[in-house]
Amino acid sequence: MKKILLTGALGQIGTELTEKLRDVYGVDNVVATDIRETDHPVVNNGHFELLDVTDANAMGEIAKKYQVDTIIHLAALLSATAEAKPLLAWNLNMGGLVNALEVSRELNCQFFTPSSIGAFGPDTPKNQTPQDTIQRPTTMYGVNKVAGELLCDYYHHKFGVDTRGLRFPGLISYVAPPGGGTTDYAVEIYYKAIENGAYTSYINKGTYMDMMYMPDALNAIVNLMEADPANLKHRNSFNVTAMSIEPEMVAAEIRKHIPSFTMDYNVDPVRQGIADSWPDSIDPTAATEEWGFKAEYDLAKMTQDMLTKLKSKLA
Ligand code: AKB
Repeated sequence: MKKILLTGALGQIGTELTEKLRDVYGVDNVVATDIRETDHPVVNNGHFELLDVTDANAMGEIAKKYQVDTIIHLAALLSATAEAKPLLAWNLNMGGLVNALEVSRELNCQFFTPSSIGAFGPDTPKNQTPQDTIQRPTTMYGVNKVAGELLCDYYHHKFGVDTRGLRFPGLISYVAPPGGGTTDYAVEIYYKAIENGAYTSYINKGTYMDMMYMPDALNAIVNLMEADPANLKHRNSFNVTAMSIEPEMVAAEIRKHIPSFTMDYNVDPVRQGIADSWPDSIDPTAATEEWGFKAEYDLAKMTQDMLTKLKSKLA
């Protein structure tokens, strides 16, 4: 039985992952942590501790107190915020990661942290980006993600820590909104479609990026963590994706449910520049072959579910 410590548990992934892990492994076997405390089921319905991930001692103390054997490290700044505050991003993203890896080494914990399509850059092959390819990102977030992938590999080779990771595309969810990402438009568009019947996109038409619906992302984390290590050739930072889409495709899918929906554009040069430096589509073959990755939701199925769930949430 796993006993799991999560950092960043009140973020976009953590909010839903905490609940899923409590379901799968039992409420008592999940310790959620975050730098803030709110009136939320993540805080109220199980173990919760305040934690600033840049405080290595505090992280170690919580891990020892609950005798955890797994650390899922999610606390990080996303791409657009990291670009606005590069030094903060370096200190938080890299400082938090190395602290979580050190605690994992010391306590012999299994370890997971997400990488991203942001780990690729303008020199990377743009279509069906291979698992192993050129990684020269031009954003601070990308620099953090490449350094993080290498650091996780290092902790595995050097210290034998059972590190695992996924290169996530944009994650779409109706539960907790993302914050400060480049792919956030693909979440906002659903909220605005229901609230206003209209959306102004900061990402230009024709800009393809990979995306995935949150239930597929959560399953991917659990399945990778449960995978037989003997089958893992890559271990850290597997490419995973469910769809390669651009804003007009999302709008057209929404119009099948809300025919009057309209969209216009007010392109944000910073986030557009980040998106332009990322792949149009990535190839998840290594994840499929090594641990059976499969996404259940395509754009049509995700849109149907998002609109249904959001309508009742916003009602
Ligand atoms: C972001 O847009 O920064 C994230 C990501 C793709 O890593 N959603």
